[in-house]
Amino acid sequence: MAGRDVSCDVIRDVIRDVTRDVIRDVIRRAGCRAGLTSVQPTLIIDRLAPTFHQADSMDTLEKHAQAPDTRTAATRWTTDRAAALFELTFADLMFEAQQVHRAHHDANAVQRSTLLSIKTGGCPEDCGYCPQAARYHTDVDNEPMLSVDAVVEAARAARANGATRFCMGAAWRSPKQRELEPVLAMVREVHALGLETCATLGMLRPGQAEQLRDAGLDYYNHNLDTAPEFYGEIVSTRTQDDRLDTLARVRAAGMHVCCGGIVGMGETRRERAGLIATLANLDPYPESVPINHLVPVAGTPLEHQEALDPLEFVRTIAVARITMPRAMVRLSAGREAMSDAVQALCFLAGANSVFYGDRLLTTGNPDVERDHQLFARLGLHGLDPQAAPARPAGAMPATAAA
Ligand code: SAM
Ligand code: DTB
Ligand code: SF4
Repeated sequence: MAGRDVSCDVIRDVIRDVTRDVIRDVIRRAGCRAGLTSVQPTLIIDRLAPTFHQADSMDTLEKHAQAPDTRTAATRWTTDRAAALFELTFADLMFEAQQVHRAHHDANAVQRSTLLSIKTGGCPEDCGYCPQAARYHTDVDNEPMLSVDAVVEAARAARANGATRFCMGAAWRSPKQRELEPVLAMVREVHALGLETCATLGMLRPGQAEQLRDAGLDYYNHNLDTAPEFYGEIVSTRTQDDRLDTLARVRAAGMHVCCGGIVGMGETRRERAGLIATLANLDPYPESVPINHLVPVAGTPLEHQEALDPLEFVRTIAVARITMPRAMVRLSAGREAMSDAVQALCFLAGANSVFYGDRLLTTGNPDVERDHQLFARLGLHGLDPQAAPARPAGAMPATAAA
């Protein structure tokens, strides 16, 4: 249409039509699947929308799919439902995860975040996994906070290597105001480089989230780490409710939430399901979900913890993908010890983000060259910051939104 603009209304109508077609296709596939196995239908239907619970025909399902967006209440992911996903055969679980993944993301894209420890060691907390807790005798030395210039230099290098997000971590229980000031300057400068910004500084006091937001912070990382019932076995100096308070402050300030956990700390499969269900029930669920495999560090209480079966780690990624369809699921700590084949399975299971760069905070990560080779072998390409998914409007899978 030479000389005329396409109106927003037309674009919106086209988006609505395309979305409806995608939903129909998903439902058709779900229906086929329901006919093929005896266990899947409720899981698939539950995932599409809570209103589908009573649906008994494909017609009813299609009618619901065309209904207006009903995302008012969060879809509840009970531990039982998440545990049922873990119990699927590996092939069935991967198939489910792939379908959800492809309905919401480019399956060949991987988002890359680079981490930097801006204040290392000497933390007063007792997290049993952490080499930075002052009370454990690890090889980590306490270091003063990095200068703003040093942080900006590291951020420039990360950008040059292809990272799109830069995450600054500090070994604090909770930052004091005088400690936060230089972090605000770091955030401002990293933001000015055109990178997405993320920080993980411990628990935030009232008003601190707003200051970080105003400085240009896009994401705040604060993990739930493990299932509520296992949390006390791992950390005694704070409760998981304290973590939830900080997450609520981050949300209220309007920042994106990055929140996940660690697996392989001796928890049961049911507790892994409990962690994922708790994350998925946050309303809305986090935009970014780091799934860490414990890095057992000498001197920490978990140094001799036996490694988890790698396929169980892959399953955890798949369950996170299915229960939090629009989130970026990050294959996080533990990659250095993982074979390329296991990492490839994680991407197939729905991981679409990694920590990128040869260090995490104090431990190692695959070097950039190894990652380049892996991504090339898998045909994965980097994801632009602009291509990251929109904030989830609720814990409801996007497939239900017509
Ligand atoms: N002090 C802040 C806090 O605890 O939120 C920020 C830094 S803390 C190191 C960030 C996260 O790193 C933890 O929540 C945990 O999930 C992860 N982490 C720490 N040590 C780890 C380890 N040995 N293996 C895997 N993940 C670890
Ligand atoms: C997250 O979930 N994992 C990252 C990041 N958020 C801050 C940290 C992993 C730390 C692994 C241990 C270390 O390097 O000290
Ligand atoms: Fe401190 Fe965070 Fe490590 Fe816990 S995980 S000891 S709060 S740095």
